[in-house]
Amino acid sequence: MLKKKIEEALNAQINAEMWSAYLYLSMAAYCHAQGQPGMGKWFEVQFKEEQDHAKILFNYVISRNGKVDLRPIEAVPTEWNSILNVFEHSLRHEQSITESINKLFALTSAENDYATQSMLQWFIDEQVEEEENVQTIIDNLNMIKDNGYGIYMIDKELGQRTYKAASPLV
Ligand code: OFO
Repeated sequence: MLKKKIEEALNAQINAEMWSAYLYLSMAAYCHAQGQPGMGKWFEVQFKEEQDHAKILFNYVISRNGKVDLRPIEAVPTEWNSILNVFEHSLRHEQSITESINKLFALTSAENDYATQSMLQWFIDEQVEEEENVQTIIDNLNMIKDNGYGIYMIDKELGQRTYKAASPLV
């Protein structure tokens, strides 16, 4: 049985992951509107992965006989100044998610909930990858600046990304 404090924090994290999914779908729409279909597709994969993250937590709460409490998903931004700006926002967002996962992890220590802590280890590792992936794209965009051919090549490369379930826990 989950302690109330942990159940509350997990439900808040489910909501944060769903908000992330919605944010990335909005970023996908922006990239498509800017004529960057590969980047749009990249964010569509992000959208699906975030839904997976929410689903892993959803499954876990149920498996511990807790109560899933789905909350409203707040509105997300729909406009950015540039493609670079979108990826920079995405990095800032991932850093804030890393922080909330870390807080959740610390709470499980304080509450001696080692089963939840063990499940969260996957998220700790995933966040390292999430931040690294976006940072690499930002570095590449900064390197090519306004070079049209460079942007075309990055768009093409990002369009190769395909979705696969984030974890067997989904
Ligand atoms: Fe769920 O990791 Fe991104 O937000």
